[in-house]
Amino acid sequence: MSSTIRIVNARSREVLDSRGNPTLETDVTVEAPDGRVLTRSAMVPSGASTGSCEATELRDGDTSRYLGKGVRQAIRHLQEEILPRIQGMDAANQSDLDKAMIDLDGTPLKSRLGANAILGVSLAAARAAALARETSLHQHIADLYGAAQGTTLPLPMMNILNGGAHADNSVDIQEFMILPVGAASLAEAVRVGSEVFQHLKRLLLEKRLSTGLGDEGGFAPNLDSSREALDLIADATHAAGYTLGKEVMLGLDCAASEFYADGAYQLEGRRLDADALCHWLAELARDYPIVSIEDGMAEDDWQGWGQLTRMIGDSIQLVGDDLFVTHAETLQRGVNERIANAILIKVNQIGTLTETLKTIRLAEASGYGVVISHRSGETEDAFIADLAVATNAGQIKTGSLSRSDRTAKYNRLIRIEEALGESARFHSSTGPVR
Ligand code: 2PG
Ligand code: MG
Repeated sequence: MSSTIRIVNARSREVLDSRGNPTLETDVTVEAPDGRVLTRSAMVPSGASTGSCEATELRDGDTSRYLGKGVRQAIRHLQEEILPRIQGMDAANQSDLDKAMIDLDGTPLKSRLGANAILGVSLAAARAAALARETSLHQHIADLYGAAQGTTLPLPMMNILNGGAHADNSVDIQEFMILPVGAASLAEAVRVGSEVFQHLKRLLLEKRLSTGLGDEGGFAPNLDSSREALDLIADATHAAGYTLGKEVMLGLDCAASEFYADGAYQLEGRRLDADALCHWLAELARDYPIVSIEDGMAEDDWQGWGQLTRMIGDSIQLVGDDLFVTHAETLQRGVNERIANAILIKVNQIGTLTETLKTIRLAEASGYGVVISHRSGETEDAFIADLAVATNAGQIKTGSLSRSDRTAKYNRLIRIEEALGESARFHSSTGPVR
């Protein structure tokens, strides 16, 4: 009897993501060593504020369907090229499988076959292999990663107020997040987050501000400034009965590449150079208990990033998202140049599970914090919850405490925490897990 978990089939279909755009759902069918034939699926997420060096999301561009966003071409690539290449391969040998697809594509950013076509197979194969091995997805990924066991439940960074490219409001900063550092468990952290979220809604209603939601399930009112947003969250935290700065900390994703043009930042009606933005951020972090800032500088502004890291990198987590785009080589450059001190990890920025794990490994070895992340365009697929626990990443960013595309991840984490029982450890701070 062979021990190979043989891939016998793969197929994709167009389904809808959380913004109502099409994306791929991919099934991988395997034959287990005991002869069972098993199928598992994965869905591919999609970003809005994307880094320019992300792996390519292949869209049809045929405006007669889905406003050009169809993914039939990627599906065709799966059927005609990827499937014949991977049929018979071992789904448990993730690195060989992913390498075969990378080589078949042959381009640096997976632009020929489409990273969406490749990623769907990569993730669904991991699920199918886990099932064939009769183990959980997080344990299977932990085995691939080389962690004895993934037991760390990540601190969630909860985006309860949306702006930037994720909302049609007047707020320039993309994400205002709460970090329930006082919680004793993931489940408690979710409760704290939910309570603050509900109090924020009440507060907005009282102030006759909009309670409409942005792409990641956070509120998206029109506000005059970032300080107004932070004050609202501070009040909501207090109203929920928590002490800001003690039980609940704050985090930002500036997504600064989005308001960077011609060497300057257009923020809240002003034109700031990198130096001025550094000081603006440092002041905000002095006036509010902000412990994490993502993409405080634009992806092209490595000088500005260097300055920001020197100014506040010792006391605040500085997360590179558009900056590193989950690429190990780019992260290595950041480590060498002492840029940022944490990385955001998005599976579709790089396009395979193997490369994702490689980047996480490098971050861990370099003493960088690791934040596993969703995309603004998500699905009900909660793969990243398992990924976060499996790699002991310590942090996850998966949106607000509403909308099933976001809560699916929290709910999956709650289940994993329950299943791990006594061995579960909740990482209640930012920065690397030690
Ligand atoms: C980000 C992400 C997720 P998008 O900037 O961190 O919050 O947004 O998926 O639009 O890139
Ligand atoms: Mg970001």
